[in-house]
Amino acid sequence: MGSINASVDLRRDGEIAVITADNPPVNALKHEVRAGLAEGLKHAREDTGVKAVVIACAGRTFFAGADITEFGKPPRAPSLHDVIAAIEAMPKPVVAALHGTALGGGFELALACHFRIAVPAARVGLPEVKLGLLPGAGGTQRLPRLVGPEKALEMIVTGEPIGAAEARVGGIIDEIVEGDLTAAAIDFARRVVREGRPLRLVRDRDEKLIGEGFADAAEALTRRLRGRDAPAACIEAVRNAIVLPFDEGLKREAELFGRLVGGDQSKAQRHIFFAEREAAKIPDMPEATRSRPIAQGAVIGAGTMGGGIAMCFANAGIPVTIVETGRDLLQKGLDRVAANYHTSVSRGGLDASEMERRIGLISGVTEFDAIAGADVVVEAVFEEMDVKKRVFADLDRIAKPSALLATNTSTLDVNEIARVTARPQEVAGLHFFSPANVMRLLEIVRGAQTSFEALATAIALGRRLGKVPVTVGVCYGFVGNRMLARRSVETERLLLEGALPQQVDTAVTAFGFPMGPCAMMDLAGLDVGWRIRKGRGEQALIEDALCEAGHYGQKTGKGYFRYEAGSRAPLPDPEIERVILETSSRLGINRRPITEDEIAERMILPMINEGARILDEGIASRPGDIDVIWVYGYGWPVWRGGPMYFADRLGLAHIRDRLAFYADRSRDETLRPAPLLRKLADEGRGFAS
Ligand code: T1G
Repeated sequence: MGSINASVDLRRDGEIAVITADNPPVNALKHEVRAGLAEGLKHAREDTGVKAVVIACAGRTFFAGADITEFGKPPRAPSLHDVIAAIEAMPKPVVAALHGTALGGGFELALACHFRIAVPAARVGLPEVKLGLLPGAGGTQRLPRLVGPEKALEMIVTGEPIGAAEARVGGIIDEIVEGDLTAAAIDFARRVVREGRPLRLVRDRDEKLIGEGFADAAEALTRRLRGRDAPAACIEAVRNAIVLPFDEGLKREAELFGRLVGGDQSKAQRHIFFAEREAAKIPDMPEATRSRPIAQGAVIGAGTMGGGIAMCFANAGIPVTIVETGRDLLQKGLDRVAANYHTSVSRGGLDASEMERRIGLISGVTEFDAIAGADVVVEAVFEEMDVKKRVFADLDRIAKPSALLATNTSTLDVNEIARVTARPQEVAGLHFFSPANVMRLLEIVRGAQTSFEALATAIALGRRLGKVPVTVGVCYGFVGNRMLARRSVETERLLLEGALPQQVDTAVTAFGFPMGPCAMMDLAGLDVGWRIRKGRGEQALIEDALCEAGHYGQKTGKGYFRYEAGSRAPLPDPEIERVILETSSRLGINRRPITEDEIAERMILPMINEGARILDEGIASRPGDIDVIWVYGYGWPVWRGGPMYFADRLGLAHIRDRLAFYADRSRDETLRPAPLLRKLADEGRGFAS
């Protein structure tokens, strides 16, 4: 018995048949792998010398799921269901040997085996909901039978994997093994045969299928998943496991899967899955470029952003030093970090010993020289050019030659900052989003002289910090804030023309954003933008009027909305409405009723138009990069795929015409369709083409 095909090998170890798949990088269950597995199982079944079967994977992980690139293509037999049926029909013990991330269809395949063993670092999960799907190979029927409906529901609706230890306690994993996994699996299989252990399939275990508490759990899990189809389908499928016979539940699961996989939401989420991975690749970066190792980090500034960035390093296990000008400010910053960690512990999101370990990785100094050994320094001081230039001049003097020097500026010219150093090739922007320890997006700003090595180091660091790195060029506001500025202009205009903050925010949250622009500005603080506008000699009449009245948003209890003490719920306020109406009448504007559709259109289309300019200028390399930025940094609903993906679905010709209409009506030339958008629309193409 030799290799079955290029992806699957079958060998004998005495009376144990070992089927090993090898489809790098993540052993996705593509057609060839499925065919090889089916063939291997057939051989093992028919060979009377075989007493048990081990299924294992080579490389860095057990099967990480179905091959997502095959979705939407004509199905090819054998299906994953066929392979799973072959496992369940096997009259000999089948042992799954898990390492890395056994996810989706890979975990479902393991759930069909009689036994599962794993190495301590293994993780198992059903993340299909993150692709706008549900587990489609029996996971919604088998997992509840092993861990109970509530735990299964939590794993399936969140899509979050669990570790081997928790899976062992939960009854998913039969044994955790150290050392050579396949050898341990063979040994385990031998013991099963020797002890004549009963072969009980998961599908036949109903004892844990108790429905009590299911409804509450379902409600609690979906509270924040408004607008998405997949979570509701997940709940329906798991509920079926409680109320229907196994095969009926399986049939319904397949129907739900079929509906979702062909749906717009899953297509959009699969787009984001691949766009996120593409975004980490720099088109013109030479293959041979290597990132530098990062063993020690440093952050300049112990403010809210500085503290959050330091937490990212500590959370990733990288020692980090915070530099602040004075002891008091430093201690205040360190106390804020500790308080954040305590909040996570009190919410059960972190255990106390892990908190201590992370806090232990963060130190504070007031002397620059103390960070001379850092491999990366992130400057997070006040958003003022002179202040930043002084910091970089100091860094240039003390930092080691190979250090990556990064600025966390959200608006300023990275090239101008780099020019105060003798090593602009080592300077880049690392634009974290607030709160830095929570938000996953990291805009990496590539300066005119930033080297490929510095870029590769920044991207690798971003992934290590658990961020989604996207590389952008230098311009005012980079990609995200530059597009957001278009929305802010339209928000102001809509409020002047007839809308109220609650109407604007309702239209935007109905589109799928977690928060509307007015509530978001209240959260960020209206005074931040006010100070920047004053510095640039710009105006936002309504927002300026609110700030002049001392209304800075949540921090003053009033902004576009009123906030009760201790509450973040935005409440309409007659005084704010009066300020808005007065501003309109002062400008001689006759206010008119504005529909939700018009509001939504004017919130979205000008941003897409700016996205087209950004692509045309090469500030973003791909439309997918812009989509990833908006999904991970600005709350764009993932099931709408991001602004550029959404634009292609809506049709660029339609967008061109709507923008032209608004440009004519408002006489604002910035609303005029951007050249790239107009060209693609005229040619009947999309941004993706
Ligand atoms: N199919 C196809 N390609 C995949 C893939 C998959 N399932 N998973 C990863 N890749 C590619 C990815 O695009 C990248 O390609 C490379 O592998 C490395 O990935 C019936 C329906 C496993 C945790 O959702 O979460 O099973 O960019 O950069 O950071 O119920 O990949 O190099 O060309 O992400 O080490 C369910 C998806 C599928 C897991 C590894 N499974 N993958 O992370 O590497 S649906 C998933 C991941 C399903 C069944 C249903 C991660 C990872 P390239 P990477 P990583």
